[in-house]
Amino acid sequence: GQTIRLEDYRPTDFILHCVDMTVRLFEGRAEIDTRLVLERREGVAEDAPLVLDGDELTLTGLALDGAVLEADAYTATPDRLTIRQAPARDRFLLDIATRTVPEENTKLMGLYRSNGIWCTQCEAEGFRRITYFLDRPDVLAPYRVRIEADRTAAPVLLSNGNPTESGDLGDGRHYAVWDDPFNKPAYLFALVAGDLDSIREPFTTASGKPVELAVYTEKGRAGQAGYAMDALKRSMVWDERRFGREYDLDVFNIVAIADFNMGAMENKGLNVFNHKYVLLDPQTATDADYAGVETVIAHEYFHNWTGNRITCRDWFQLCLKEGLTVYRDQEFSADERSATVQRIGAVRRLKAHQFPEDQGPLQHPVRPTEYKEINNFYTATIYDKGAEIVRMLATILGEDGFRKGMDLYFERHDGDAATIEDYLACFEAATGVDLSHLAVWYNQAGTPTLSVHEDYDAGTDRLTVTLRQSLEPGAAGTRTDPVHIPIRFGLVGSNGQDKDAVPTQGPDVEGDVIHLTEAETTLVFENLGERPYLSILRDFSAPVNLDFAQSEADRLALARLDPNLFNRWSVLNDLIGEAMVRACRAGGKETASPLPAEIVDAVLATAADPALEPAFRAQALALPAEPDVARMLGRDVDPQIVHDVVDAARRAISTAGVQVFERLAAEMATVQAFSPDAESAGRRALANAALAYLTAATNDPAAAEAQYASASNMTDRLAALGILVHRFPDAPASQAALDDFYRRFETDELVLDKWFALQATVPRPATLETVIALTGHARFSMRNPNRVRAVIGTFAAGNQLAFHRPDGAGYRWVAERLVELDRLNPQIAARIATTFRSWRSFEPTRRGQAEATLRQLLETEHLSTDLGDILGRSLK
Ligand code: BAL
Ligand code: ZN
Repeated sequence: GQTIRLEDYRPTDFILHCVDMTVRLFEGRAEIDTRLVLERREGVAEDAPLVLDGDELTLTGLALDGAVLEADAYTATPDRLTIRQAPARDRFLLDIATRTVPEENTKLMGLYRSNGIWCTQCEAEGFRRITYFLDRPDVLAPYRVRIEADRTAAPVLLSNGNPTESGDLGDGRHYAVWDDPFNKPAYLFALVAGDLDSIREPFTTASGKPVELAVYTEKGRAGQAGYAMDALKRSMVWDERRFGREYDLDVFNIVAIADFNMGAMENKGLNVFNHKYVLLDPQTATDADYAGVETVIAHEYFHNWTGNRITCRDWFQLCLKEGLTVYRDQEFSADERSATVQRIGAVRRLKAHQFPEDQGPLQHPVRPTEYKEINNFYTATIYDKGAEIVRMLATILGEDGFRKGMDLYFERHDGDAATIEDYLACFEAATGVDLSHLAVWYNQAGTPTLSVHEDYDAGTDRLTVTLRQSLEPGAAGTRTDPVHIPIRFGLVGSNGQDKDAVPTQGPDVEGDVIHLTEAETTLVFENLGERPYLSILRDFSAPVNLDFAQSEADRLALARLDPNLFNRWSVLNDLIGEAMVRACRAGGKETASPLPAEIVDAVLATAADPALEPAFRAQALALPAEPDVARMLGRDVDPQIVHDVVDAARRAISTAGVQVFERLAAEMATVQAFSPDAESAGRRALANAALAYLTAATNDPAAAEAQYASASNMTDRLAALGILVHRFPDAPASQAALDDFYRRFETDELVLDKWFALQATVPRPATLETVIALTGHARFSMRNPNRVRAVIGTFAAGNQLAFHRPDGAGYRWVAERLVELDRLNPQIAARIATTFRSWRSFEPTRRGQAEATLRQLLETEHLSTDLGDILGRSLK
């Protein structure tokens, strides 16, 4: 494939003024008539041709200003339409007719059918699979869309904007017209047609504008859309209050679709969702599913301003909308739930997904400078590290300064396709703060290391803190200049209170934030009265690797005392992780417990502390997972040793904590009717953590079996089933529970995904044989992305022992599936292929097997650009 470069950006030769489409849907085909009003941009040569993007298109008609174009006036290939002589001046009309077969569109990009429902996905470059177009985010226009279809097959006809007209066409067919007055790029186009159920609710914006909200589902599923609707209304209110942003159309529609490449899509006024992020009820969805729906509903809604009203100039600026919108959805969840627990979750995800990406061959800057396939850049780096940069910006400017900058951004750029420079300039203009060192974050790949050294002199009562930042040059070959690292900190006294910590020497410190903008700096604090405990990088105020040889005693004190709860969790979690790494390096064998008794005690004390909220206590009990330990080890990883060490740590805590866990299991047990609120979810999380530890202590599945049988909600049922299937895979009770689960839920595809995923992650090498069998199961399909992710994706990402089998069989099996999948849906194939990205960090046998597999895979004929790009970069 061809490499696209940021430095080559230039505006289009032609300006698009408006789009008028008629889409006629039939069984087996779609006919699309598109009328564009275009105009040559001033200064563009009169003989420059008009070149439109296509992808697997068939042209069935073409006219310019009403006159059919002669065959020698244009060239049409499936992926390009070139019109040699477009008018030199004046606006002109271009009528393009195309024809597609939605039923055969297995890539799920463009217009396709999912369980009979016609739907679209156009980001990033799907619109060109519907019609020839200037398919890039800086080409904005208002759209009018007329949809025609059979009334029985598709009583519901939806597109962007407001509904303006509908009626009968005879012959059992009908039509609807939608008008979207807001300029938008083609990636935000959407169309849905089908036999759908819905729920509806009215909403009134802060300034009194009425909006009709609707959530559409497949027939019979609308009863599961209530929580999504509730989350939508809460999101709308929150964006008004927190950012002063109101909704702008008369209707807001959400549609839940079964076959969807992404989680969801923010099309203007018509969000299309993977049904996983809409449909829920207590019997079929876990607390994590509820939280996921809330987040994704909010995320897509928030895009209406950060992404839609202000979009991206080009795809290199993807983080402008995604990083900012993730930050906004994180803030929403922090306000709706527990801010500390939400932050712990976000940091866990960042370290689990973004850090390995940033520290391996697929690393790239938050704003990349080149790509071969933009679909491969919907990454944890763009989204989550992008959100971290926005969070740092908010930390640097403070709440007021950040809001002023956002207000200016909305005012200045409403209706624009903007850049990161545009964005940052608003904050500089609104606050006068120099953001040049923050801007560097966007351009450099890799995770910086923040080294901390402290020295307390009791004689003079002086604490000297030295801070140093560094960045290893990595695969992306970007620069390694110092960045602006905002470091939240506190000096904690033995009474558990922060001291007034104003340094007598050193860099900028504002309140509790140290601004590190140089490679190295030193701060001196005096008159402290005692040696304080240094609580550093509170709330993970910057996405760095923290290198701080803080004594175990100090960290255990902070785990008890730190007024910053996030850091109480992080010091403990780091202590556990470091102990596990030491045990792995020692070969994983010689110690019965990799965790010193003091650490075990600290974990149990936190878990038992009634002053702390249950969700936080559950987080303290959630040990670093095997991939986390593998990442911390960094090289020569043997997943079997990692597994044994993590298992031994779990057993050490379980044995020491039997009494604590028995008490927690009883105290936290579900008593009232199910409520999905965060407090109740926290109690369930703590109860289920206690059950897992108790089961490990007794090595007896009976308690899990009992909970499985009596569970009144999916959270408790799945937790029990997970313990049975993962810890006692060969017990008859486990197989019986799995069979029961299947029978109970076999009509619910989303629950079946859980059934498949649970079996694909049984931690032992023989699970490879299980997943081979699962892909032969009657309910397995290569065409449903959720099912593919549940089996193949979960196996590769979440099964350290089976995917990374030393005989290489796990790698080879996944590679074979990728070849099959690549022919149907390259985007999903490429995404799953990223599970190979850390292959160089394994011990030589596995490393050799993985490399051989990747090299052979790269030799496959007719690989997609998507998969070829991931494989090529992984081997670089
Ligand atoms: N724009 C793609 C889906 C999302 O990030 O919302
Ligand atoms: Zn997004």
